[in-house]
Amino acid sequence: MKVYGHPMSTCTRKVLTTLAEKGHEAQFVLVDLMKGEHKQPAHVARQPFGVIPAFEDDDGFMIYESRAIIRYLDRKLPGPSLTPSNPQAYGRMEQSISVEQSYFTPAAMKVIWERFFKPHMGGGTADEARIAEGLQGVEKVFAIIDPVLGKQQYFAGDSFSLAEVSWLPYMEFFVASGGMELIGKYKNVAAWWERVSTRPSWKKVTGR
Ligand SMILES: N[C@@H](CCC(=O)N[C@@H](CS)C(=O)NCC(=O)O)C(=O)O
Repeated sequence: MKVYGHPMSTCTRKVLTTLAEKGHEAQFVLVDLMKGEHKQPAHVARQPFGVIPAFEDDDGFMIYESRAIIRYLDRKLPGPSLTPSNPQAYGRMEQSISVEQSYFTPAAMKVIWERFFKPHMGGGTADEARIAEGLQGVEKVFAIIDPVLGKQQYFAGDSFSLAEVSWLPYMEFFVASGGMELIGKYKNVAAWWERVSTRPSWKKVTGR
């Protein structure tokens, strides 16, 4: 198995976390974003939209889109299932993945871009209005998920699932962008973050 990606990439990290949770190793093939390798023909042949990650199975099966890859790996690999079999828990997992993709990540990325990537890439001064807009969007999401996480340990119920795998990479960068202040206002979100970010799989992926 081969993962084509970058260790700092959120989408690549979802795939690596899934592999780690399943207790499986894959060959990591670096696609250097800084050198524009993701736009080169060799990578576009694997991921026609010219982004990372892409995944190649042992039998040559190729798949791209991080959320599709993690579902594929969870279904295919032995090891603990990251998808609940109970229909309602399954529904909650999918709902939480959709909330991440539709509401949390777009808002969090405004903050992450302005506070984390812009300075790292020499992109000039932070746009405070954009940061405020992002924080407002994130706070709306936290206010909605906090009571849910007060009643259960994980998004889908009692077990860590692909929903957490999907949230972890964006939460990590949000924290690195000063997000702890806001997270701290929502005690169930804070407790959940402590629970999930200290898992061995996530420590492995982030190199902590
Ligand atoms: N929907 C895609 C998004 C992939 C994506 O945007 N990857 C980022 C890195 S996390 C990337 O390659 N960015 C470089 C670019 O957009 O040129 C997925 O989930 O795999």
